[in-house]
Amino acid sequence: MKFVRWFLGRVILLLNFIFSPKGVKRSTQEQQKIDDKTNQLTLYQFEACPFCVKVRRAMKRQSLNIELRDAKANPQHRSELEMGGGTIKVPCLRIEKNNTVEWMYESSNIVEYLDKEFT
Ligand SMILES: N[C@@H](CCC(=O)N[C@@H](CS)C(=O)NCC(=O)O)C(=O)O
Repeated sequence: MKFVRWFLGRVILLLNFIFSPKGVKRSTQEQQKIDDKTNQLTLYQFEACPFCVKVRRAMKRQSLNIELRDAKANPQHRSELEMGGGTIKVPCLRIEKNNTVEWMYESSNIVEYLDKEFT
């Protein structure tokens, strides 16, 4: 079962690589403005999780440079997610705004949030 899950994960990563979406092109200044905004965001994720791939593809489409934290392989990131968000479930977007922190779960909500904020 573990092997099947690992294998499917690799297939997802391969397909994602082959059919990688094109990122939107912006002027340097425009991209800098977006980068300043995405500095407040961190995505806790697993590399081969299909829901995380979905969010990473949305980020790629919009050329969003959001820091990725691996909550599977990195125990510190895993514990940050558990303590901050309340549960180990990925993807989870950490949003820091005006000294408050929101932990957003559910890939569809995250993609909707990114679309709303950045398009
Ligand atoms: N409905 C959720 C599903 C997320 C989900 O099931 N994530 C799995 C990884 S693919 C997870 O975090 N499982 C917890 C674990 O493996 O510890 C979404 O769309 O984000």
